[in-house]
Parts: sequence; structure tokens; C-alpha cells
Amino acid sequence: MTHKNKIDLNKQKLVLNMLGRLQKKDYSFSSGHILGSMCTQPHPIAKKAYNMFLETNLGDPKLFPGTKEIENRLLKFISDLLHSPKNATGHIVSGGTEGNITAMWMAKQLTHKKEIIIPSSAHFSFNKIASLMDMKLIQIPVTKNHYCMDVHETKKKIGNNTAAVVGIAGSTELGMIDPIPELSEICQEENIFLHVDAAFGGFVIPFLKKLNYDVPDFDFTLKGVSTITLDAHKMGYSAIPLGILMIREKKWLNEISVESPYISSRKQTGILGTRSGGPVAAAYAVIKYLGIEGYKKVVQQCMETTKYMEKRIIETGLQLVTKPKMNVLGIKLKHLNQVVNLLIKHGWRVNKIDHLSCIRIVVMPHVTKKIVDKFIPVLKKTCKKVGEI
Ligand code: 0PR
Repeated sequence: MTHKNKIDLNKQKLVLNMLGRLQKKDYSFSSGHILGSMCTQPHPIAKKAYNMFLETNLGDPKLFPGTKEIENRLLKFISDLLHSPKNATGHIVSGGTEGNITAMWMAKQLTHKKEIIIPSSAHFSFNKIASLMDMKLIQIPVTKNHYCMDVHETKKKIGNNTAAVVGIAGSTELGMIDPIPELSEICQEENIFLHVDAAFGGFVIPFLKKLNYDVPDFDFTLKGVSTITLDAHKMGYSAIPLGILMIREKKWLNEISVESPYISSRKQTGILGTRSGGPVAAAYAVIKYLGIEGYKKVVQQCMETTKYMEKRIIETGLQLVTKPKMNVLGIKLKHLNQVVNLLIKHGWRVNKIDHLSCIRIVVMPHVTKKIVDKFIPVLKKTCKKVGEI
């Protein structure tokens, strides 16, 4: 080894050590102590594939035809998973936020209208949409017991200015599924654009169905559904950032495309320009590795752990906000801040939802029964201390 190479290596070591020290400040999924996040540790094969494609840029696809083919194959899998019709297409996005923005951009272009009808449980990305695109949000209350979009109220609010109706398949706060079949029927009747935000539920509900759980349809089998967004970096077990926006009619892409005169493709579609092929390769690798059967097992394990956790919580004397529909639990608490602060002191991260006076727990693959057994005694002790139970 030359002297110069030795100096280079030492320098790299110093920089990496410095990064490592900062990384130690982070919580890690592998510790099992992150209980409120909708992400998880990427599957090992996702990490390998991500690294292999670090230098690729799908914003200039003719330079990377192999990576582009991986993207097409990933879209084909999702297309089949969601029973897409022949004319459908897909568009890679960074996640639910970009998926929702892109879908609403398309709806606005297609309809030249500005009102979006959302359930009050919709993700805050819709507030960004309203501000970014000068659109107006019409909020529909959720039903008392099931926390789902009220169909009757939705129908009443559809009017001449409606650009789109949005239904949530796996809500951020409680994992509830809006009545997409009914919304689809209304939107088909009234010729209204219907977007389904399945950022969380897109990689859960299809497998719940295959496992014979009682969940409503939410995909393109429903004729009124226009677009669906789903995230591989949530329950898809893949790496951040990767979402997919599926679109019923390929021709709608024209509404969100611009000429790109000096880039290898004639047009560039969507919001982003340069975007990495790394997360695309990672998501496709996980899909190929796990397959439908693998995802079914992941979802089944998460659901069984959810059920176990529900039982342990109730035994503790606490209550849930509502019966879980998927792997998300809301635990009602009167002393919300005190409990959350004490849990953080003990190294546990949960998400606090003030307006429901509850903590949210997302039973991701890293939240195992063993983790539940470690967490419940801490939760119980904490709740006793503050007089919650
Ligand atoms: N739609 C729904 C239904 C969502 O739940 C989310 C995010 C989005 C859209 C936006 O997705 P991106 O954040 O990928 O753009 N839901 C999670 C939440 O707000 C995001 C998250 C994930 C937050 C991991 C924290 C965390 O550690 O809870």
C-alpha cells in the first residue's frame, strides 16, 4: 500500500467513526423500542440491492436501461396486486406525501376544479396540497365507533367544484379503512375522481384478504377508483424512500408530464427530476425474495402480535380507542403527556395523538411478541405511577 493510500484510508476511518458516533444517538428498529413508527428495518436483501444501485438516476432512464427495467417489473407486480385494468399505469414516488400530491395534481389538471373532499382522518400531506396547489379541503367527519369516512356526508358535499374525493385505506392514526366500495359507487355515478391513500394499507390489505380477514375492497376491482398510492417503505419491508402511485388510465400521465428537451426521455413525468434507482431496486428485490407467500407471512405475524398486544393491554386495565382493523393500536390515556414522557425515559418511543387522547402503536415486523412482553410491564408500571390505572 502506498503512503498516499494509507493516509486516504485513515481519513476515511476518521470520517466514518465520526458518523458512527452520531448514529449512536439514533433509536434503531432492531432494538425493538420504536413502537410508533410506520417504518421498519429494511429487509436484508433491500440493503444489498440499494447499495448496488447507488449511482443510478431514473430521472435520465436511457442512461440506466437495466434499472428502468427493474422499475417496470416492480410496477407490473404492483399492478397485478391491485387488479389494475389494461390501460392502467404506475409512477414511482418517494412515499405517501408525493403520491398524494401527484394524484391531486392530476385530478386538478383533469377537472380544472379545486375542491378535495377528505375524511377528517386524512394525513397532513393534504394540508400541504391545499397550500401548494391553491386547493380547498372539505373535511368529512369520521363515524363515531369505526373512525371511518361518513359516506352519507361525503355524498352531500360533492358538487360542481369537486376535483376529487379521497378515501384512506389504513389511516395514519388508527389503521382504519374507509368504505371504499361505497365511495367508488358514488364517484362512478357522479363521475368524480377517487383517490385511495393506501400508503400504509397497500402492503397489508391485499394480504389480509388472502388470509381471509374481513376487509373491504379498496383497489381497481372497484370501477370508481381512479388512483391508489402505497408505500414499500412502510409495510412493504423495503428501504426509504419508495412509494408507488397507480393510475387507472395511462393517458392521465400527460397531465403531469413536461417536455424534457435535453434529457434522454422526451418527457419527464411527475414532481421529481433526479431520483435514485437504489430504493426501486431494493423494493423489487424484497418483492422477488418474499413473493406473495412471504408477504402473507409478514402480515399474519404482525396481525397475531397485534391481537396478543390488544389482549395484554386490556388485561392491564387500559382501553383501546377502537378495535384494530390492521396492525395499528390506539391506547386511550387520560394522562397522555405524563405517560409518553415516562415511556421515553425508559427508552420506548410511541406516537402521541392529542385529539384522540391516545398513543399509537404500529405493530411493524420488528415489534415481536417478545418485545410486547418487555413493553407491557413498563407500560403498566408507568400507568400505575401516574394514576391511570
Ligand atoms: N398517507 C398516509 C395514510 C400515511 O400514514 C402517511 C405517513 C402518508 C400518507 C405520508 O407518507 P410519507 O411520510 O411516506 O410521505 N404516515 C406516517 C405517519 O405520519 C409517516 C411516518 C413514518 C411517521 C414513520 C413517522 C415514522 O417514524 O405516522
